[in-house]
Amino acid sequence: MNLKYFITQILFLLILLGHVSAKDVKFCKSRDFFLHIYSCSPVQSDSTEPIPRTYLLYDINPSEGFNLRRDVYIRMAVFLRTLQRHREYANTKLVLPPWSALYHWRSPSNQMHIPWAHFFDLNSMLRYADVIEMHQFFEEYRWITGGDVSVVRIDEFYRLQHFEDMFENGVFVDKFEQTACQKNSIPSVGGISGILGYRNITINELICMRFQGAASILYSMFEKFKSKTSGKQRVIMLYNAETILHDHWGNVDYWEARRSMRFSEQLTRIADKFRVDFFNSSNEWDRVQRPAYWTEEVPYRKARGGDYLCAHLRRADFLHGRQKTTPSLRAAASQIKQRLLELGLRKVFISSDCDRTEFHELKNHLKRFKVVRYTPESKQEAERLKDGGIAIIDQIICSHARYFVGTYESTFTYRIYEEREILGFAKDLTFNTFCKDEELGGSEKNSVWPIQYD
Ligand SMILES: Nc1nc2c(ncn2[C@@H]2O[C@H](COP(=O)(O)OP(=O)(O)OP(=O)(O)O)[C@@H](O)[C@H]2O)c(=O)[nH]1
Ligand SMILES: [Mg+2]
Repeated sequence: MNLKYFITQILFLLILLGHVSAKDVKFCKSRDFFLHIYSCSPVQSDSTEPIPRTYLLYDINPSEGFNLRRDVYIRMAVFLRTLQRHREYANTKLVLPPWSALYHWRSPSNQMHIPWAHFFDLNSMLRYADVIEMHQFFEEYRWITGGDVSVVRIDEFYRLQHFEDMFENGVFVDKFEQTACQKNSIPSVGGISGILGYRNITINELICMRFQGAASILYSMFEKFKSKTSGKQRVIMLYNAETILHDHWGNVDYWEARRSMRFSEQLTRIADKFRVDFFNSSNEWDRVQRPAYWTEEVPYRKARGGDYLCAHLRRADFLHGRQKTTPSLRAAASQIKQRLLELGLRKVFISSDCDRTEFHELKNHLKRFKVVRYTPESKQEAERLKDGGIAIIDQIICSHARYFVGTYESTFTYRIYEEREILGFAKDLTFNTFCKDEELGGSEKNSVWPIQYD
């Protein structure tokens, strides 16, 4: 056991036992090694009362995809920092809901309760917000309750739903209102009933709430419906958290939280190897901005990218649900070819949820060019990476291409736009959208949301 770990555990215990008062709690702006213990908030307090720990859990409607879930995380992380400014919430941690059985994940590998660290660099995320994985929450809960996690109690469980009429006299106002709960209010996860797919979690108070508006109004909701049962710690859960909107979408806070979501080292390493092997692409050659920590990033627009174009071509459900905007493979190939010729490039990386037959058809339309996609080396590797990991490898490779073109209104595409904004590409090399027809231009385009710094 190393010394840092040992000290962390001792201090952690002291806090849990209530021996560390609010006065002793260090409030800091920048994140440090004691991150797991100290609440980093601008609040200053002279009170000697201990600040109870609050755990904030959340989950999202099962039908929502991976990339919208990433956006909901940003709403929650930005909100957490606002919440921590209130003294009684200064000790709050956001519990990351494990990833389970998403609708698009069709491979047979076990995809229940995947921790965030599989996809993301947790240390990087901790530099923005006090987050913990679900298994860490269980561990901490065990300490608090004296070694028992046979039942984990949620003091207040808020099940959010939209208002039937979102406008009052034609105006959208932020509001919430308690409503009667329907039976079976909590859907199962991956066929397993129970909150987040865990059978050992129970609810003390189920509160069904019509909710509309930005995350910041949650504070008043938490205060209004505060349960009397919470003691040394308080466990709150928000269900259907996708109902909650950003306070300010695309502002500096949004981008800080977004920048903190660096991908895990294992996925980055695989994507980087693929870039070198197929495109001779490396961060140095591509001139992308990649300091050791996201906190060191600065406004930058000079990334060159590897000598390849990346196309994100959304298929599957988009072929049915979004026929009007999703191109045929021939139309997509024609647009890719046009851009390759303009840019003087010969190589294309395809990121797609298309099947093998579709990929071969696309290749046939682009015979004069080198067309590649990422596939795991073996079945075991695919099982280890899981569908979400493979999708992220695709996103990383796309993020480093000289030029990117994505699918209209796909959040998968939006996340690649953002990654390229962080890496420092000129906007016209990133914010491009496939048209339904053969020619680029003329049709509807995705919005341009450039990165914001202080
Ligand atoms: N490997 C891989 N998977 C993809 C690709 N495009 C889509 N997928 C899969 O399909 C899912 C897409 O769902 P979302 O993340 O909701 O994004 P979206 O459906 O494009 O956008 P919405 O319309 O907002 O739902 C991803 O999470 C992947 O599992 C791709 O290029 N590569
Ligand atoms: Mg989707």
